[in-house]
Order: sequence, then C-alpha cells, then structure tokens
Amino acid sequence: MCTTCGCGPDHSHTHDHDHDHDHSHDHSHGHVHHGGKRTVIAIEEDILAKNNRLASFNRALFKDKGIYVLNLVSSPGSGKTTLLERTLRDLAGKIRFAVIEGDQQTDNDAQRIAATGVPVRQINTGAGCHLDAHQVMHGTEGFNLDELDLLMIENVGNLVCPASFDLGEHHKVAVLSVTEGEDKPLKYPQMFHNSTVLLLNKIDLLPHLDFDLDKCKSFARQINPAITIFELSARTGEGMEVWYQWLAAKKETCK
Ligand SMILES: Nc1nc2c(ncn2[C@@H]2O[C@H](COP(=O)(O)OP(=O)(O)O)[C@@H](O)[C@H]2O)c(=O)[nH]1
Ligand SMILES: [Mg+2]
Repeated sequence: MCTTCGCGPDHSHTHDHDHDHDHSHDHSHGHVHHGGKRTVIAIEEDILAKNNRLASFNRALFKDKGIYVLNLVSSPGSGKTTLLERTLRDLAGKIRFAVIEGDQQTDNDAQRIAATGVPVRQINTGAGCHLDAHQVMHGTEGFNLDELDLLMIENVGNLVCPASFDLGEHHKVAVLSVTEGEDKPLKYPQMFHNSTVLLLNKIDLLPHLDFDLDKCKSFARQINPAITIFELSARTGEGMEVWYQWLAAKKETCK
C-alpha cells in the first residue's frame, strides 16, 4: 500500500516510490445518504476533500523542491501540446522543465514532448475526464525533482471537470484558441475564474475568422477581472516572448 495516499494495489501505477514524507491520512468517507441528491453531494464532497488533501501534499513537495508548477487546461485541440513543444524548445538551456501529460488514452502527446528532450510522464485517465492530485503525485516519481525549475502539467482536454481539481499547482493556465468562439469564458466560467492566465492561441488564423478578440478578452475579464491574457500563436511563434518572460519571472519566485 502507498504510505502517502493510502491507495491500494488495485491502482494501475506502482508504489515503489521512495520520497520521504510524513503525510497524515484521513480515511473517513463522510456520510452517504442512500437514494437521492444527498448521496451525490456527499460523494462529490468526499472526492474533492480527498483530492484537496493530496493537492496540499503535492504543494508542500513542490515548495520544498523549489519547483514552479502550471496546470494547462483547455478543450481538446486548442494547442496545449504544440504550445508546450515550442516553449520547451525555445527555453531549452534557460529553464529546466519536466512535463506530465494527461489524456484518456494514448501516449501521443508524451512522445511529442519526449522529442524535445524534456523528461515527460504520460498519465492515462481511462474513463476519467481530468487529472487528480493523486495521479500527479505519482506522476512526479520518475523525475529528479532536485533538478527542476518548472513542471508543466497538460490536463485532459475538457473545459469543465479540470476546473474543480486542485493538483497542487501554482496556477491554472487556460488555453483558448480563436477557432473556439469568443463566448467560451461565459459558457465555462469556472475554468476561466480559476485560471490566472489565459493564452489566446492560434492568432495566425484570425484573418480567416470572425473571432472578436476584444470581445473575448472582455468576457474573460467579466468572469475574472485579474486574469492575465497573452495573445499568441504556437504555430508561428508570434506573441510567445511575453509568455516566456512571464514564465521566467515566475520561476524566480520559487528560488
Ligand atoms: N494555425 C494554428 N494551429 C495550431 C496552433 N497551435 C496548435 N495548432 C494546431 O492545432 C491542432 C491541435 O493542437 P494540439 O497541440 O494537439 O492541441 P491540444 O489537444 O490542446 O494538445 C494541431 O493540428 C496543431 O498543429 C496555432 O497557433 N496556430
Ligand atoms: Mg495535447
């Protein structure tokens, strides 16, 4: 049994990790009231409470190791992996990265990241629609945490569920491509409310679309007045420099 999170042998990952941590466990499972709405609410609260405990553990580990952690969230196809590939290549030698890739199936994205030379772990969530703190805890096991500046987590493509799950990251970074329509911050407010940064990607396609950039930014700020917005293209590299400056500045806050 894993001594950190109490997960049993039925889990798909191995438990031979050797990081030493003292993590108290609360195995209470709340009150489940059978038959009806209260059952659902109780189970949901229990899942989130357990996740939050493990996220706190991750946060403490990242703090101890001086690692800055970002959780990239978006719908499928907004360009998260492309953005990561370019970022990792452009900042090679300046920032020491590792990547955790979350997808329901395949290790396609992990292979794309591995080609950049950056350490990467793929987590397949199967039927799951988001990464949770437990998966990230075990996802970090293969990395040399003493030689890392920035851990990038690419969450499962989904604008809903990943908003509710704290992974122990410093910030959620929402990626929205201009092909998705400017109203998405209003339709999926929790995601944009919980994100510190919004990367508006694929601006190279703007001449072909009727996407209203100002309207989108104003919708995002309506939901989250403090959100930092960068407009960029992971394809052409336009606008990426400001994002890199933001990353470099954040990295320093951990050292
Ligand atoms: N035109 C354009 N296409 C992009 C850009 N970023 C990503 N793409 C394309 O969008 C598709 C999905 O990208 P991917 O990185 O796999 O998205 P993910 O599912 O969010 O990881 C791919 O065909 C990419 O080549 C961009 O800035 N401009
Ligand atoms: Mg991807």
